[in-house]
Amino acid sequence: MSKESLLKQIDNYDAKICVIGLGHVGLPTALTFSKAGFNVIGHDINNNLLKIINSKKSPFKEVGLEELLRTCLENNKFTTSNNLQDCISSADIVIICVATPITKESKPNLSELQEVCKQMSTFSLENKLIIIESSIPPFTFEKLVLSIFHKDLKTGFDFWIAYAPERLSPGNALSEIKTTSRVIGQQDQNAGTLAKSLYKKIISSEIVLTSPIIAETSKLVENTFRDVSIAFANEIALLCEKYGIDVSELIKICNSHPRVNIIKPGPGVGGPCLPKDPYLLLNPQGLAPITSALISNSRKTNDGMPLHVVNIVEKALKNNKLKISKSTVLILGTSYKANVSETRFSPAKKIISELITKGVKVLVFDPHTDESFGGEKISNVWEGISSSDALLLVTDHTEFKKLDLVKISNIMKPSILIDTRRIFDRKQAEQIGIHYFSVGYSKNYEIT
Ligand code: SAJ
Repeated sequence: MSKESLLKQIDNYDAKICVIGLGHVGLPTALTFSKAGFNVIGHDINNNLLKIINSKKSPFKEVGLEELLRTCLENNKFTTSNNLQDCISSADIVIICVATPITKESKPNLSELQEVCKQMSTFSLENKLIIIESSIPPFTFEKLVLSIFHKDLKTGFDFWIAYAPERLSPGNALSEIKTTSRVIGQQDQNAGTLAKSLYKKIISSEIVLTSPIIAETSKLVENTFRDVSIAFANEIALLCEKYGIDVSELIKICNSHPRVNIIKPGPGVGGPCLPKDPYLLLNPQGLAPITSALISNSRKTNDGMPLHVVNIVEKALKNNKLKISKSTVLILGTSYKANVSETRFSPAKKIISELITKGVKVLVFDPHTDESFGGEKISNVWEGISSSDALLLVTDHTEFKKLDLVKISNIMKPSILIDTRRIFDRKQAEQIGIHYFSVGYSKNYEIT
């Protein structure tokens, strides 16, 4: 089969797609292609996950995902398998979406990707299009992926391969997959043409063709940019605490300048991407690690925020003559950002474990996830508030924005509110007698 016939198959939605790895990226990707009209087979080694998916249940919260899963399964446009050989042999296009986490030492762990490529290289890949979507350190495509295929492939280099990093934001994956422009690193022009024609079937915005190394690096730089930007906001927040000024007011004023756009400080940075991608960026495959004080220090600043929040809680309690070791604190939100169920790397984890170490009785309320990181999960937020000494908002879920400050001040005495995401109106809270604390606002405690 030539490039032209695969192009034709893509154009007619006749190409069969196999997506390897049915996690937060793979499943939405597989279902989006399936919805567009392709026959998709999803592969995963986790039988339990396949069971959940086949029972038409979404394994994680993602807007619209469960509905889409049901439709695709019922239309027989999406099936699953744990047999890699069967999946590869029946597919014309293989999209790899396996996890590329970091080790405890913050080094890239590419074992899943390596294993999949090794296994694939023992099958015939002739005339297939292979696309890697996982985030990978610079030069991984060339020095790890291609070298495995070159070394072991029995039939030789007779397929097309490209690197197209995913750009999905958890919680908005199904809409952003269609609207966010896509970057494709092409091994050769034919691979780029084929990959571009495939993504054109689901993406309404621009598709940029470039080299694999630019595509690899761009993905990591995007998330590092965001991590460094958040670290800058957090550093300014810490400075505001020393100066006794409100960071919210300050940022609003700075952002009135046409070329300044400071984002939001908070309790730290979590999620599956931002806490690890800067480390992938600094650890290129097959080369010595890169030193970057700015990037490393930004990671340190963001990683230090949860303990800073615990310090604020301690000061807030002390200010009200309460001992931290004898206090009850209600945590609002354990997921890493608003309105998602994802809790990986969530700042809440460190905050809760440190509070527990300090002897605090920790209650936890989160309508989006069952994760409580060792705290006591409660189901009625108002009962939780009435039996707590302090209320600590960690995640800015929409539900929390509706909590009535007057009611809080009536049932919690004294009312201590640590609003790390600035979702409440500080001035209103203070007017009704709430002791209001936040990251970047130190008016209510002694600066040390
Ligand atoms: N955060 C702040 N202050 C802010 C914005 C975010 O403290 O002003 C915190 C969030 O609460 C959260 C963390 O940062 O804990 C990360 O949240 P996020 O919304 O910045 O990013 P993710 O991890 O949900 O998704 C990112 C996105 N990347 C960029 O915006 C550059 C998304 O587009 C990527 O597709 C995704 O990483 C990914 O999978 O790589």
